[in-house]
Amino acid sequence: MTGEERIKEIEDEIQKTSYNKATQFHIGKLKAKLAQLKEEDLKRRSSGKKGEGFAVKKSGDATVVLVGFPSVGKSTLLNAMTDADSRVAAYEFTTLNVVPGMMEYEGAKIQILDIPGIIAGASAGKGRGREVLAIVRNADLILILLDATNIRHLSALEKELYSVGIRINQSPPRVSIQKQDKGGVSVVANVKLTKIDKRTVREILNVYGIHNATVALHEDITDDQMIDVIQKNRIYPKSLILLNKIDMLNPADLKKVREELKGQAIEISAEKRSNIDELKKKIFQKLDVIRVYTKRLGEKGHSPEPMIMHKGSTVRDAALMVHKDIIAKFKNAHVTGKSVKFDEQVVGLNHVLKDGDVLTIVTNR
Ligand SMILES: Nc1nc2c(ncn2[C@@H]2O[C@H](COP(=O)(O)OP(=O)(O)OP(=O)(O)O)[C@@H](O)[C@H]2O)c(=O)[nH]1
Ligand SMILES: [Mg+2]
Repeated sequence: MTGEERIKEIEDEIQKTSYNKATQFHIGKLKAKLAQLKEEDLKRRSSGKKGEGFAVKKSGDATVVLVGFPSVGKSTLLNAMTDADSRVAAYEFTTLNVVPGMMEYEGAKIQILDIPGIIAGASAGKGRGREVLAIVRNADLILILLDATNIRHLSALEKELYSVGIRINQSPPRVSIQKQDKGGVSVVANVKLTKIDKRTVREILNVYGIHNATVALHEDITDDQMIDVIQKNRIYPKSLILLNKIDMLNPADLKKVREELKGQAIEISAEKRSNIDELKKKIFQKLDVIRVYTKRLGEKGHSPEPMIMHKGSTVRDAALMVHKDIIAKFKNAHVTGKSVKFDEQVVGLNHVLKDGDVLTIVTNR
């Protein structure tokens, strides 16, 4: 039996088995086997295909990617937000490559990538689907672009992303697995488990050859999430849903669409350039970055360009961005801004910086 036949067989069995208390461990086991087979299948397909991926250089402080079906307006939006000039046309698959553009916002340089449209079956390799999805995996933020006249695309898109391990609107399951030499698998949960039972956890681990371990569940998760924990190559990126072409809807239709998407989408018209400033702001906020300015000791003004850092970054992180050797000579730092009580406050390497802080690093010479 080929890998594909085996996958089909297990999928059929899962379909046929009704889910209840008595079968849930069995279904969990089947799903784990399926996940494993799919992973192997994927490796087989991608081996010998090296060098075919898109060549894109990450640049700027963060990378954002535009994901959507063909003709939803990805290229139009890229052109509206950045200095890029990506080809726009009324037919599908206008964009065949990855086109980067740079968006400047509040001192941050945010790279936006326009990519070919994703279609149902992309994750299985349709179009250049797998290569496109590889680009998506590497971004800091995913913008899911929908055509307001066809929002059914959303679930199809989510499905393609899901099949390549991209988990939208989820956070990593709070589960830890400590492998051991002996003693079997013990499962401890500090919450009530309603979606999974301990036997299912053990069965899933068994499929992956884990026979001795302590599994700690800090939240109630599904069997699929348990498999995600073990599969490891799952990612949980930030995302925003954008509703484009709202200029094409009358108020009544817009209201309906809004309700269907539970008001979670950002409404724009890329062509009419409406709500683009609001979108830029939301992108910046979602990236959760802070701006830190540097200043030389004794000088008045600070650097015109900020360093863009993750929220929660410390003086140590900032020093490393300035120069990797600076830590060895570090004496202290002076900070002015929201993270301190008074101007030029003296702090150490572990001090957590805030947006807009001005930082001076003092070194021993
Ligand atoms: N009415 C309206 N039309 C739009 C809007 N944005 C884009 N379009 C039109 O939609 C068509 C497709 O736009 P593109 O930007 O090429 O779409 P795309 O998503 O890049 O398409 P592919 O590269 O083929 O995947 C073009 O005819 C655009 O003029 C919008 O906000 N409103
Ligand atoms: Mg395009």
